Amino acid sequence: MKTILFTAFAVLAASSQAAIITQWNFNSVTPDANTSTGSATPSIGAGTVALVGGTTSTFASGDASGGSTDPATGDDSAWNLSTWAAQGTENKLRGAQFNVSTAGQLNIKVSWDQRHSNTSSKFIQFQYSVNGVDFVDFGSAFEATAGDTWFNTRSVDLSSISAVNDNANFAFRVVAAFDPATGQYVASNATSAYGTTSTQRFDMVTVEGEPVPEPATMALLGLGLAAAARKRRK
Ligand SMILES: [Ca+2]
Ligand SMILES: [Ca+2]
Repeated sequence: MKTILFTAFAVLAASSQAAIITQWNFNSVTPDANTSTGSATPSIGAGTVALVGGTTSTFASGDASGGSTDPATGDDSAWNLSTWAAQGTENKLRGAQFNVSTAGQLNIKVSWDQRHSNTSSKFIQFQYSVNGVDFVDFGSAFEATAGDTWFNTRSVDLSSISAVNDNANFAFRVVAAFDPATGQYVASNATSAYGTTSTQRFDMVTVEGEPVPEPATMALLGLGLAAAARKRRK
């Protein structure tokens, strides 16, 4: 019984460890010493990316302007989005979308590195979807305090949203948002004017979760606890 109890706790302990479900580093699968080439296929796990609302994308350096957290050197690319909405239009309707199945996972957390160009929108909103179609804001907007700068390891903790767990349709967006105070886009660099050809660059987009305890694990734990209770009673 001691063995069963130990096994049950060991399995439960292992199952509560957060691990990466999917990660994008946007680097070329085969390094080619060219940061203008990269890959939108996840570097870990499975998932897809999409452009939202008419944005366009290229690959550009993940090292320049202070750099992202990507440890890669020499061929560190990032996903570089441009073609943003005209001033005063399409609030939170343009940006990047990421689809990642959270099947068998819970306590979902998302993190990413993002470089704002000088003329890019200072405010960025994170949104999530539990059906892959409808997106809702989560938390308040992220705010850049400078332009031409990487803001690394922006993160959101979705563990309070149970519908995000164990969901093949989970998706999230990072979209440009108006300054809540003015209802207009504001440039990330205080001395610049917002521009539609500005860029928002993404790197190390990461989704983490913990495995949902399997029924077998729970049964084993129950058996172990029952055994322990019996032992205590003796
Ligand atoms: Ca490359
Ligand atoms: Ca990279």
